[in-house]
Amino acid sequence: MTAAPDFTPWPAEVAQLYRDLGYWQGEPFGAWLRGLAAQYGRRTALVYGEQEVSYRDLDARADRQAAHFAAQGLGQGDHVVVQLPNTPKFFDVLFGLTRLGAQPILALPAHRQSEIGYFCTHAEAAAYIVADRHAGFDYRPLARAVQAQAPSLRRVFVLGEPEEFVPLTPPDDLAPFSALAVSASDLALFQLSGGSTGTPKLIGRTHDDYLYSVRASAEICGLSPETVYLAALPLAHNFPLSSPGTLGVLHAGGQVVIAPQPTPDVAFDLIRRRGVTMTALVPALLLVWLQAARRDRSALGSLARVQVGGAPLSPDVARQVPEVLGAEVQQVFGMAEGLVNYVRPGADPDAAYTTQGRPISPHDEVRVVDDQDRDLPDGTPGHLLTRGPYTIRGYFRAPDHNARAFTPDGFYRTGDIVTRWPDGALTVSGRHKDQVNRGGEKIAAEEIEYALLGHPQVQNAALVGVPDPLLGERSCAFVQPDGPVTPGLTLTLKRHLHSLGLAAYKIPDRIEFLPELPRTAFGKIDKPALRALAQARPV
Ligand code: J2J
Repeated sequence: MTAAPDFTPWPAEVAQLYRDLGYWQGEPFGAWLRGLAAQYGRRTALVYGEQEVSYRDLDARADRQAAHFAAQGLGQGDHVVVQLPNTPKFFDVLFGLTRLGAQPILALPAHRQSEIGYFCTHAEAAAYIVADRHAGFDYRPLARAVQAQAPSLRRVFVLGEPEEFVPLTPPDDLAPFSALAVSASDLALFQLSGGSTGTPKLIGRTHDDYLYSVRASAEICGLSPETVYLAALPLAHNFPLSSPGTLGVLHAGGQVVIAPQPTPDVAFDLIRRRGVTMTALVPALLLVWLQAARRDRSALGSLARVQVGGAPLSPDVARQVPEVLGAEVQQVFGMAEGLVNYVRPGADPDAAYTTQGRPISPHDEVRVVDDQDRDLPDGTPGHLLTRGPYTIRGYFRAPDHNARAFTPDGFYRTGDIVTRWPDGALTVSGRHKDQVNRGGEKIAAEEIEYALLGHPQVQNAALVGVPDPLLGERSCAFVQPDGPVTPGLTLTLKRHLHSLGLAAYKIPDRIEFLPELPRTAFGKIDKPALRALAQARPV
């Protein structure tokens, strides 16, 4: 068997250009954090409840965590699935692993056996890191199931009560950590793709490219040591991690306030107590915040900017932000594969509400093309293709998919339909990829369709998104049953999906039965027709 490539490099001359331009600085995460500790020393880096972690402490904690991992046999090039809730330990682990040259795979707390088992087996992960319990879920039985499935897993680390596993917290009697040479052009971490295929895809990001996007984002967003950022979304997600996110705030010497929950009852209090100046939300969460702030916004006095991204934001909702939250709204259109666009601070209100900004880098190449990959003029919606100094050239071990998801000359096919304006700003106007964006959580239609097809009472299945006032979209599965629709079949199918260990957000909100699924003239399932049908049918 020829191994599928872990990483698709940029062409050598392009990589050299990015270095010459100073985008790629040859500094891995470990050295970067060491530099921040030297620069910002005793200033507070992280806040969690009453706990405060200084820059110097953060660096020392990363060393201890790295020493602990090394003592447990982890090292350079090991893949480690990390699934932690919002706690400062997330950063110990991220910086501890990257300092060793081990590569975290940043899973979300909502993932379950289907996703975690796949990440562990596909990446031949050496370790899996979880909390004992979070949000009513015990991760240890999940770890046991994953361990039985993935022979590569040598260790499971548990934050909290470890039972038979290894405590995540380093023991007191550790030998000091001796630094390793980690190359900045190697992979630092893996993000996860929202995807549109049957299996989730892993996105390998190098130290060089990721930190470039972080530094440039911090600069564009004007972050400074005065920035106090509320990390409300899951820490592992690319948006709150890097756009500019917690890493951008650390780069600027600011403070990251970690919210255990993003809901107004928790978040507003943190904003008031800690003088939060900035946060990042998905549109669905913004709606909840707006509702709460209409009742009482007295806690939000310090909040100057709210970034919104991850899913379409209606201009009408965007317009309400300054009045209701008393803060500027900044739209962010990004993707874990790379390209991130920001509406620049201080942009004229019209652009701020109706566009999703322009790319970070002068060397982000953006093409808007028709179905035949022919370039379209500004003002005409089309498929967004992109390549640049922090956009991947290929997914991890996915050669067949890569052949479709990238052009031969290395442009990533984002699957988004956008309009580019003469000033370079983009407006996202639709989606070509077969995905449901449920409040910012992405569901690959094919993954759920395959899962449904695995049930004996399903002959055919199609998943579509249905507009929803709160989440933007909800998911609706159309099922052509194999035989009659027996009572309780909806529940049976939902149970079937749960039993496969899919994350709860992927379970269809609705299941509808049809004697036959409509097809296009080419014989493909007619998803536009199904979307129309879902909207026409009362729930
Ligand atoms: C419409 N659709 C959007 C937006 C993302 C910053 C911000 C977001 C993400 C993210 C990210 C959108 N309006 N403002 O990684 O660094 C949809 C698009 C896109 C997909 C990417 C970041 N912002 N989207 O959401 O990898 O369809 O990254 O291709 O989760 O979300 O999803 P994801």
